[in-house]
Amino acid sequence: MSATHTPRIFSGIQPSGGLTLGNYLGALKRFAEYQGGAAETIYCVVDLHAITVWQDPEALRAQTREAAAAFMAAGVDPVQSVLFNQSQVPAHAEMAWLFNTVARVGWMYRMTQFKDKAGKNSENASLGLLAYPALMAADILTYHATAVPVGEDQKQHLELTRDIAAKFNHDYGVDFFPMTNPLIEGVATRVMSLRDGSKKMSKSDPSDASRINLTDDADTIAQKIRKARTDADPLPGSMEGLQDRPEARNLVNIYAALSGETGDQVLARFEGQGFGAFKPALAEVAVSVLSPITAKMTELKSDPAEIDRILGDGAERAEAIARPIVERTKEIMGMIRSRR
Ligand code: AQP
Repeated sequence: MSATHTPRIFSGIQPSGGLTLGNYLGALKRFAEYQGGAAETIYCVVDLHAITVWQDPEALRAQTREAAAAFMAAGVDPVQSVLFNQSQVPAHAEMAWLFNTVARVGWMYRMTQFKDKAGKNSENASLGLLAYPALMAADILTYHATAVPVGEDQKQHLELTRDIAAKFNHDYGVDFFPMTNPLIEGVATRVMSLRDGSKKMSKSDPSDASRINLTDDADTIAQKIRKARTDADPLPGSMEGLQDRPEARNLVNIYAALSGETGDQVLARFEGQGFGAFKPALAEVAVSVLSPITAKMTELKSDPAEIDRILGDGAERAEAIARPIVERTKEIMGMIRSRR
């Protein structure tokens, strides 16, 4: 018999730099949209993940507050949702250790994100970077989350979360952890770099011109879009015509995600036109969507103590959900729980 789990959505973002348009369209925007539905929503600034690559402590603090401000500026309401930073809820790290004993080393070495981030010198990568997906499984399963909204790049990690849940349930003869569903939806599940249509837009890309940051002002956004790599051909009338034009496809997808249209609807208006016409229109729509968010982030960041209060409050609410699940997991694994 299969256990039924309360619908619960969990997702997180690393404070490993400033957040980008990719994080906004692939994740943040959608986090706000899931609020008020049938599922409880739990959102987390995953600082324990960020330190798998060295972070300057002062910068990490600032980036964590900035990420929290971005969640709220994008519409996450810290009363309606649970919003906190991961390291304030010890259940994540405890559960990650338990899952380190369930997950297999071979599974970790197969993760493309590990290969990308560790590069050629993988022997020198932190052990945490290799074990990252077990911590991610812990983040999700310590809340018995049933669905996780993410961008396309996290699909493989979510499959691994399901593998860990299934192996745990099998090894201990229980039906305790749910099979979490990835929610990868919309036209911008993989926003690409503005400099290279084969690479995803990323906050840790060494080139600032490759991304639009949520803190960029209107002039910077317009300039980055103007300099974005494209080709010399005019735009076709539908997305089919962009199959072999990754940079052009990316810009049209970004436009569509920002304006709430499909790529085909956007192209119906721009058919036959070149990027000289398309780029300023894209800059205009990007600025109109992003500037209120940037302004709200600036306002929220001016009161860091209030952000810290919100994160602390969210951590207490998160802990109340997570603690019994971690304790039960340890019990299932045979650990004595006699402490009062
Ligand atoms: N380019 C993207 N397009 C769509 N979604 C994206 N996400 C990230 N980049 C894009 C989604 O944002 C959420 C948070 O991601 P993360 O911060 O946990 O780490 P990441 O996926 O590794 O993102 P970055 O920006 O590339 O960070 P760094 O450079 O530190 O590795 C996830 O849901 C992700 O899918």
